[in-house]
Amino acid sequence: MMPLVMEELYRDYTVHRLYEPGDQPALDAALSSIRAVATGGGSGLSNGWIEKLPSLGIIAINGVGTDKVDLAFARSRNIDVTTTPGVLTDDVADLGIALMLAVLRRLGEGDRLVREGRWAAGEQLPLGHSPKGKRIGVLGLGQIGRAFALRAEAFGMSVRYWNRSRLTDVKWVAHESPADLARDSDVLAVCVAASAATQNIVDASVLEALGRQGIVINVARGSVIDEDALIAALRSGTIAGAGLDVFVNEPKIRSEFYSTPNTVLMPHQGSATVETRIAMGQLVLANLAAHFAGGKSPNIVN
Ligand code: 8YV
Repeated sequence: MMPLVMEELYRDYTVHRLYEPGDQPALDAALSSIRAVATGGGSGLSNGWIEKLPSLGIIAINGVGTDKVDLAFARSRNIDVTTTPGVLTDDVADLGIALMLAVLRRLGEGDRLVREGRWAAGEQLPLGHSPKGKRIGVLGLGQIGRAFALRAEAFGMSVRYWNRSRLTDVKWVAHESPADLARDSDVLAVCVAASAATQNIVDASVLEALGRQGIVINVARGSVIDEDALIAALRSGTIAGAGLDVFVNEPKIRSEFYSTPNTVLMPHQGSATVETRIAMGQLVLANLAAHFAGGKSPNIVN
């Protein structure tokens, strides 16, 4: 979290940091009196940890992903789980578009070609592809999916989507299944929330349906794509490329990704701007403050 946010935490609470080595004895001694946990969307809090904290009343997630917290288990122990909705939508969608353009226009390859002196030595970057006129399939039309779709339209792309539940308030074409969506898309933008139901929802059959010219963008969670299938599809040319901000085992991602062709990789940066991280931190602080004031936090999700 931003130093500005941490300062407020330290001002208003007794804070222990899980990953601060020197703080471990104090943390261990405080376990039974810890009443709140602030954590990242990608880190969450395991049930094992929840069981170690008998006084816990709130898990304030600094993010929107709830896949790393067992919401029902937390509720069964009367623990509120809160997130930071709304404030990160635009930045995550922006990063998705940046990844899409980076793959289409070969930004990573071009940067390496220039830096390594290969351009000066006469090597040419192969031509890229224009987004204009291409079809974008948005998998998961929540807030981030919608923001992605609106941006893609501004690049002259036509939008279609798949969503778990039927939506009546959008003009875009809906598809019955992720494979149907992929078959009708040039770029598959994965924005779906991670859950048991969406694990590996992008599998080998979806990648096959996307096809040899197709590109996958993932700003959701690594778990929603079958990484074995994705690595195989990138290597064999079953799809043309991928732009990935999220992976199954972050930060120790599958080493095969280091050498997959036509792939742009980011270290989970969707919401990582100064502006958005301040706004997220303020929501974490507001959720904690409301809880400790004895009221209901504004962004409870369980
Ligand atoms: C953050 C996220 O990277 O919102 C989420 O679920 O994964 C991201 O916004 C993370 O939560 C930062 O702590």
